[in-house]
Amino acid sequence: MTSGTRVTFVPGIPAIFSEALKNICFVKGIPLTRVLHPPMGVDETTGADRQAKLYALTAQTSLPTMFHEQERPRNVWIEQLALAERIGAHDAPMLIPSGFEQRLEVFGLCATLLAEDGFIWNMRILIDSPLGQKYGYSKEASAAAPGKMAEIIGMIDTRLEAQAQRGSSYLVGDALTAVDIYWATFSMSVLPPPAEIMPVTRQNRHMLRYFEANSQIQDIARELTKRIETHQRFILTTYCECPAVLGGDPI
Ligand SMILES: N[C@@H](CCC(=O)N[C@@H](CS)C(=O)NCC(=O)O)C(=O)O
Repeated sequence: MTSGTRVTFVPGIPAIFSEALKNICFVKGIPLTRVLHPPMGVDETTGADRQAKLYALTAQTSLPTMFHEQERPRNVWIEQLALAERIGAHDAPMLIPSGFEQRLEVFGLCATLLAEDGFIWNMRILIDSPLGQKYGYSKEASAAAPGKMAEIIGMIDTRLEAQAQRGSSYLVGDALTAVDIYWATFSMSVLPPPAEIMPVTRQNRHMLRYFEANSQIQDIARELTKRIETHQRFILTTYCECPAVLGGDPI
């Protein structure tokens, strides 16, 4: 566990940030060693904090953490993406456009999905849970979350429509970028794909049911167009590991 690229995962679970990083690394042709991400809470027998070692190594506890060779650990998506872009195979697609005009669009869109108060942040506070609490769950914040998520889905859909008119199937420009991978992966949390793409495991059954329930929330359901579905399926089946390899216990 001291060489190559190591990323922390929870077996059997498509934890959405890990799943996205896995897909980014897949596109970039980066072989990964999967490392078990220690769960929140305390060890039942010893009472020790299960994430103490992760915290000691990285000064944080979020999933996924990425290690590469002897470099410092990367815990934040924008650094993980930059690392993947640097260490990817020479013939792999570039996920960050070289032109700064397009880079502005890619990182702007990524921030609406991955940053604070973005799509996933709001998805996490839809329900009151230990993870939701960590991200500032309150009745008011939770009530506002579907509207914010819907606004983001609507913005993506409008962009896909405009891109289609220009003859592009991608979110920015005429080729795949990081935001296609992030969005296709994250959209699974409101539009779960069939088992041929996202297999059901003993560990993810409840999560997939939660994702299905998200797709029924009125504000969100209204924005889920055929275009959103077509883009998701196109990106996941063309560029990502498909079916997703999750570990855990398949059903
Ligand atoms: N640090 C990551 C965020 C990843 C993240 O939010 N992971 C969640 C699960 S989806 C998590 O592990 N939260 C628990 C924690 O932060 O300890 C980033 O900004 O890229």
